[in-house]
Amino acid sequence: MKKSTLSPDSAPTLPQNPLLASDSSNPALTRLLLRSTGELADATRPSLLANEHSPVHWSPSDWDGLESNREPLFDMSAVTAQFDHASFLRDGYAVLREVMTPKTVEVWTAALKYGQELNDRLLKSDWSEIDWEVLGRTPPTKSLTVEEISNALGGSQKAPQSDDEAGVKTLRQHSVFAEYFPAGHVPYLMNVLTHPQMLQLQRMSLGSDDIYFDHNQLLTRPPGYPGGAWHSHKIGAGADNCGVASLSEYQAQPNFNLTLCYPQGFEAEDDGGLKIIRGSHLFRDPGGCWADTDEDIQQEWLADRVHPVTSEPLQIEHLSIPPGTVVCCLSHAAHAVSPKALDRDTRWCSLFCYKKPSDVTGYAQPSHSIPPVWAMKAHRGELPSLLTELFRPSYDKELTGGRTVDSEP
Ligand SMILES: O=C(O)CCC(=O)C(=O)O
Ligand SMILES: [Fe+2]
Repeated sequence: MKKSTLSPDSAPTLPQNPLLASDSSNPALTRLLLRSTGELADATRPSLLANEHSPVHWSPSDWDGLESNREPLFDMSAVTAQFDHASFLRDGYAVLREVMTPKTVEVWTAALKYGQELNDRLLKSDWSEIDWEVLGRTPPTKSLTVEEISNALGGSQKAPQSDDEAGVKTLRQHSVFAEYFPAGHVPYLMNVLTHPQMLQLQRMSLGSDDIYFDHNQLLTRPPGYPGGAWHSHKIGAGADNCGVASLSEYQAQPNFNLTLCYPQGFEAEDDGGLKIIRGSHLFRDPGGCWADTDEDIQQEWLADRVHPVTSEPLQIEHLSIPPGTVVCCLSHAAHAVSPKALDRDTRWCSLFCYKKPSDVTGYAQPSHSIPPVWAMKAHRGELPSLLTELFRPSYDKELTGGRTVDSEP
């Protein structure tokens, strides 16, 4: 058995993308692949999360209903008036102000609040009622502390998961935590994931007819949120930490578009807003381009760097955006999040990340986090054909060129 499949207590754990793996000696994986998706779906929705509308339990008529009841997400004339592909590729991000319809703003905000409520419900509940065996591991012997739980309530990415001792990583992988793949919990967010206007935006941004879904999260920043450090995200495929790219070389990569959707917007200061550095993506330097504070990134990574195309000095921009705004961001672009003052309201955000294949090899990167039950449903032909295609990098070894996890070259 490979070391990477062992948890600290030596119980076998599931590979990140079970259908891309070929670790036939992992009994947890073998058992998973013999299960029905119904049984696995039930284990991902313990009774404490009672939610009769979870898309993970949808029947064919629910999927038909999704198509027949669709309403516009965006004012597409506002999107096309603001989006320019050449500027996006050069700057690494695009801000599409107030493109959501008024109804979208209202319903999307409610969807994010509901997703957060489900996430908090899991944090507050007794995890001994979870069927750990079906999720592919032995029941954890440790629990989160009262302090860890209270620190995680009402926000995102806060439950400790440097290891899986308390089971957080397992609950994340299977999207039992609604913050990871909330589209599997909240019907409106599944509508967004599959919406023709969202897919049109992805084709425009990525400059590719072939697009795939990568991952989806709630990014909720409550009052008192301390801020998020500077970072950028790897894409793998040998395209990280490998020097500056020309625009045409950049476009050919298997890029990821982090689509950050803020139905309520945010202010520039102390409001949990996004900060970003125009042109930083072209350096393709996730290994070097990180810092805790604005001052640190200014003095270290930014010092003496200029935009490779425009020769402008690189600088931090503190965005300030009205409700109904979407920010598209190439995943190599340096970004960070401002703190949220105690007297401000929670900042709501949906992240939908899509990607394109490499123009050079035709391969798409494996999924970051499509939950196993969704990969298995897609692979077994249990989903609408559109979703089956969007989820293909979670199960098609030919498309991923034999890679099994996102970080491999
Ligand atoms: O919260 C945000 O606006 C962005 C968060 C982020 O950068 C991330 O989760 O990687
Ligand atoms: Fe990020």
